[in-house]
Amino acid sequence: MAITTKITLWDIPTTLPNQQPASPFTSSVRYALNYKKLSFTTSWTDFANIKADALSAGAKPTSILPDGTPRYTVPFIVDSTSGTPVVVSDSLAIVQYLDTTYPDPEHQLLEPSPANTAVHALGKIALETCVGPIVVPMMLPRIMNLLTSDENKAIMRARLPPGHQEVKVDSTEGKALIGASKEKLEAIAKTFGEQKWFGGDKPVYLDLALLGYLNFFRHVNEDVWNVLKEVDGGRFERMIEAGADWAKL
Ligand SMILES: N[C@@H](CCC(=O)N[C@@H](CS)C(=O)NCC(=O)O)C(=O)O
Repeated sequence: MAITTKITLWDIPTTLPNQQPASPFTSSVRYALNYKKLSFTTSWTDFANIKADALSAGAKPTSILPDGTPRYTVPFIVDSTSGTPVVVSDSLAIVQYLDTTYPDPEHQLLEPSPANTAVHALGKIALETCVGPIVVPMMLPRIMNLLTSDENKAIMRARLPPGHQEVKVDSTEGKALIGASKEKLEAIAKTFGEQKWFGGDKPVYLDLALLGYLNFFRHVNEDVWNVLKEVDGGRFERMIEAGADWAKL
């Protein structure tokens, strides 16, 4: 049964059809909210305004920038359901909060044990390690084109090495990079065996974290997606289809 809440999810807008988000992290939280049938609204913030919006909402930074200053990121949520707003940042922490605050045995995404939380945190790092090397060379140049203002594009451009050009999937460098990610994802896919999800018949947090990345590849760089969707006989394409109902805004 759907649960009415006053949750606001902060995300970055893109020029993709239907305002599909590009961030793998905001996507994973959106999957979680919809899977858990929690109503929510989306607030859009620009790359240039994340810090100001996070500070004004009271969201904590999620890491430290190389210059030692705090890094503010989306997603963060503000939950005013109980009257006093609760603000949570970082996708895994948000899903933990949703599980604890809106317990539903049929739709739990994280078993409430320290060991299980650690496994999911490690799994999240493993996913980032598998796909991380293709993000800057193959994904960021395309994300830049999906951002909604010149100011945002300038911020993104400043993060790329000077004169950086997108590494194409069919170039020598591109084949090596995507080949390495594909190999690692093949190894991850094998851990599923006959299961549909990491969680078995039902998804758990890591499934939604993986769906967030798959969504990111699918929406941002079709050439990358065309390679990765072939992993393990099309497993990831089937995953996207299985999670389609939970991707809605
Ligand atoms: N550990 C964070 C990472 C979130 C993250 O990196 N978000 C990116 C968007 S994909 C962001 O907000 N970047 C803003 C910036 O780097 O200025 C999480 O899991 O939520």
